[in-house]
Order: sequence, then structure tokens, then C-alpha cells
Amino acid sequence: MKLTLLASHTPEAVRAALTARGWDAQPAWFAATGVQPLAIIFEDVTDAEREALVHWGAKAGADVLTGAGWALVSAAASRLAPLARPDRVPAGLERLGPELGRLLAAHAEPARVWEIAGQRVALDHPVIVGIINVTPDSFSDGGRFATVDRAIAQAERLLADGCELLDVGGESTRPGAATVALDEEIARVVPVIEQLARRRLGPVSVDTRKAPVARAAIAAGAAVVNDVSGLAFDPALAPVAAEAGVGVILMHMRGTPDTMDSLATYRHVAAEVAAELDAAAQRAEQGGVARERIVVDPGFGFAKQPEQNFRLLDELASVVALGYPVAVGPSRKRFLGHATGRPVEDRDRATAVACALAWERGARLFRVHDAAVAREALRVACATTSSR
Ligand code: PMM
Repeated sequence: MKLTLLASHTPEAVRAALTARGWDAQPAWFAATGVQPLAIIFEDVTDAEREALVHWGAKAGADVLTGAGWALVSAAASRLAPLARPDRVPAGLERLGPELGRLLAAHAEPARVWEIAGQRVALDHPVIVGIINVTPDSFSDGGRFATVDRAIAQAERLLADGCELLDVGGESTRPGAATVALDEEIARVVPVIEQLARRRLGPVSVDTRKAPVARAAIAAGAAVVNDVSGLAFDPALAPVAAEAGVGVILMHMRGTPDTMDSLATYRHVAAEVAAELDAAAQRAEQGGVARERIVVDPGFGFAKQPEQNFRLLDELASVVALGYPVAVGPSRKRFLGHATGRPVEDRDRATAVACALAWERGARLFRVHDAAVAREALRVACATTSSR
């Protein structure tokens, strides 16, 4: 008898093993996601639910570890599925169903497209988002693109290097950065977005936390609003985005750039970031933004210490499980310098590696300064995991 261990960090190995033995692509994929082991922590569970879960786990062949108020359940997705079905869930565990069902659906069928104004962005390959900061003080490229001509030249380079979205920002959000007056921020981004639209360079996203800036940028041609505050800064932003039908990127942070460093305290960073992003997505949907238009982003470097960023990169699956497409923006950030010892101007290789790891863990959009290097890394990562 011959024996081969199959990789289980993604469903790909099982899928490939089944198709190699004659299964059709679709059933092979569903079977592969079904047998993939998942580990899920349920929090705020009652003692009775804990007991019921332990009892169920013993019968279902699932591992269940518990403590006060929580239970960690580990089993193949297909074994967990009955817990999410009202007709099959054991008595006493009904409360688990809705959230678990959502998580399992996101696992088996991740979003394939992202709807932005006027077009659909396919997510079956890495989508590179090029950064155009029109700020005098951004941490890595501040001042370099502060004129319209320079911003346009940078846009052309980013598109030539494979970007599918250009993210124009007029307010630096690095730790301690000064806030920018509304008029000033609009005066920075709108002329650039107008020129990009006139030259059909895009689509364009506007990196802003403020409704008036978003409104002006959308009028100038922006198809996406990228809000680093996850709609927490300006309550008027969600309706503006909803009415315009633009795509929305909701990034995780805590506090403001002024205060965020002091708020980087987590007991379990991936769980807390995922929960806070889920709340941001609820804010967006309650504000009228359609689910298909929402992307979430863990916000590397925002209210996170270096080791918390690495934990989050490793545990990106917790964010992916929310069911929204995931964007990441590790580009040139401090945590990469922490691991490599490289200064900010020499972190594009580290950025590319972080992007490749994030792709493998389920991220689909990659916000970078240097698209050429990131594209190479992402092509290798994509070729490794996307044979279907
Ligand atoms: N990082 C910065 C600014 N905007 N937007 C998203 N969605 N994700 C990020 O990680 C992010 C962002 C800060 O970096 P920069 O000053 O180089 O633009």
C-alpha cells in the first residue's frame, strides 16, 4: 500500500488529488472544502452550550476544547455543517447556527467579484492597487507626487506595472500626522482624479475618511472610497458611498492617527480585528452600501505593534471568513523593517513577500507603492494555488 500526506492549509491538494482521479472540477472543489479541517472559537457561550458542544463533539468526532465562556471546535467543515442547519442542529446549540452558516458559506464559496461604480473587478487573480499619495508628508513617498503631472506619470507607471485600481490620497495617516483641512484635501485629490478620468487612467479610488472629500472625488470620477477609519470617522460617508454606488474599502484601525499607537492592545488580535471589521461592514450595510460593494482590510500598521501585524498576516483567515473580499496594505510599513532591518525606501521585496503570503491566506487586493515587484511575487503565489 502506498501512502501520501495531502497538504491541508488550502483545499487545493485534495481538489487536485480528486481531479487527478477522475472527479469533475466542481464536485472536487466542494468535496475539498468539505474535508478541510477548520478550527473555530465560539465566544460568549453558556455553560449549557459548552456541555452540549462537548457531547456533540464526542459523537461527531470533532475536537472540542473549552474554558469559561468559550469553546474551540476543530473538525472538517462537512462535520461542522450540521451545527449550522436548523433541521439537524442538536438541542441547545441553536444559537450557533446563523453565524456558523455564514462562516461556512464564505469558506466554501468566497466572493468572485467586487462591484465598484461602473464595473466589476474579478477576484480570481491578485488585484494590485497602486498608491498615489498627493501629500507632502506621507511616510514613504511624501512630496514625490505632489503635482498633478507627477501623479499622472506615476499612475501611468503603476498601470503599466499591472495595477487595476489607483488609490489617490490627500491626507497622510501615518502615526501622529497632522490633520488636513477639508478644502486642502479636496484641492489635492480632485485635480488628479479629474485628470486620470479625462485620460481614462483608472479606475480610481479615493483614500479619505471624510464625506465631503469623497463626494468631490466621486464627482471627479472616483469609483471607490477607501476609508482607513472603516466608516467610524464620518457618519455621513456611508450614505454618500451608498448613493453613488461606489465600491468601499473598510480598513481596520482604532482611534485616529494621533491616538492609534496607544490603542494597540489586544488579547487576540485576529479575533478582535475581525470582529471590529464585521462591525464596520454592518455600519456600511446599515448605511445603504450593498454587500457586493464592500471590501475589508485588516489595516497593517494602524493601531498594531510589529508582532501584532505578523500575527494578523498569519491569521488572515479570520478576516477572510467574514465573507467579504479582503484587501491588504503592508507596503513599506514599519513592521517589515522590523523583520528585515531595511529602511522604508528598501522594503519593496519584503512587501512583495507579505503580499504573496496574504494571497495564499485569502487576500485578493494588494495596495502597494511598487507594483512591478509585488506583481512578480503575486504571480508565483497565484500560480501555486489557482490551478482550478
Ligand atoms: N495604509 C495607508 C493608507 N491607506 N488604505 C488601506 N485600505 N489599507 C492600508 O493599509 C492603508 C491605506 C498608509 O500607507 P501610505 O501612507 O503609504 O499610503
